[in-house]
Amino acid sequence: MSGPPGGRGETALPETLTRRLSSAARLVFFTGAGISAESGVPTFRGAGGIWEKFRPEDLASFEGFRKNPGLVWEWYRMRKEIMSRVEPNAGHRAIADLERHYHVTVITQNIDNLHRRAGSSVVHELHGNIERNYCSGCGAYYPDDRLEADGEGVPRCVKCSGMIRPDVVWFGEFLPEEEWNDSVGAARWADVFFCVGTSGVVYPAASLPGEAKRAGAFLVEINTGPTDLTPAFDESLFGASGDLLPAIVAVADSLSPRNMRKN
Ligand code: BV8
Ligand code: ZN
Repeated sequence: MSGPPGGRGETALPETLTRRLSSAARLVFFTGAGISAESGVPTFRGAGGIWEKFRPEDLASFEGFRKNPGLVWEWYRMRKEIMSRVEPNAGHRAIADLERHYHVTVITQNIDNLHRRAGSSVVHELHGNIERNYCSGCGAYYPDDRLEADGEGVPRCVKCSGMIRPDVVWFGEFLPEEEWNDSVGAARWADVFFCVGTSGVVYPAASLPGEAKRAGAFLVEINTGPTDLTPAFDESLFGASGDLLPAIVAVADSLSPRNMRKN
């Protein structure tokens, strides 16, 4: 475990990681709410986190939605508004830049669409995407600009008048099968598996680092502090992902001037 010296620009990487980056071909970035914190998207746990004010079961669950759809929509409208005005930060952009030198796969728990907006080509969204909505009755898809709320502030389907919901995975719900299978495949395929800005408490997503480790990947944690998963990592870099990820790009640029075609 090592923390880099200084702030922006002087971040040195551990020799072990530099050596791995010089021989790696395939990188996987498994990300959580922490990578979007510097864009202004609140995290879930820790100081000022969203869950501090609410219990996850009350808001991010179908049970909670069925009981109080108006409250759940109030929460998601607030988050949609935040996510509609934030930008990808240096961390998101650094992961996209690494496609210059490596095959890069992003597996994200985040629903904010910031990796795709930063230019990453391969993004698996394990927990859905807040920019999409669908009818809980008939499954019809609804973009944000076609949501007509009823008296309780709950958008209704024009086809079957069912309650429309955000296209996100709630607690107790299965993850999208294809995204999950592709993510497990990518974890097993990784030369270096980075875990960035996640507390590692939500399953089955949090089982992916172990999957990668068992398949022989070099495991790197990037977080502002230690987490439940820290003991399992080969290296832990403690600091802001917006500082550390650009430092990894700088090392990769110095190691391999070769430029890979963007696939
Ligand atoms: C399922 C979408 C099968 C909605 C989310 C007991 C044991 C084990 C598992 C369970 C259990 N009881 C229940 C379960 C299963 C449950 C679960 O894991 N619960 C946990 C809480 C115990 N999981 C499920 O229900 C999943 N489905 O299991 O299906 C099934 C099906 C039917 C019946 C039974 C089983 C579905 C889980 C999906 C939930 N949906 N989000 C929405 O977003 O509104 S989860 C939510 O948490 C987000 O996706 C979020 O990303 C995710 C994880 O949180 P993190 O991303 O890690 O964010 P967090 O704030 O926690 O941490 C941020 C980190 O960043 C911190 O470490 C911080 O230090 C760091 N950081 C901050 N700033 C920075 C930084 N790092 C670097 N730089 C910075 N600048
Ligand atoms: Zn419908």
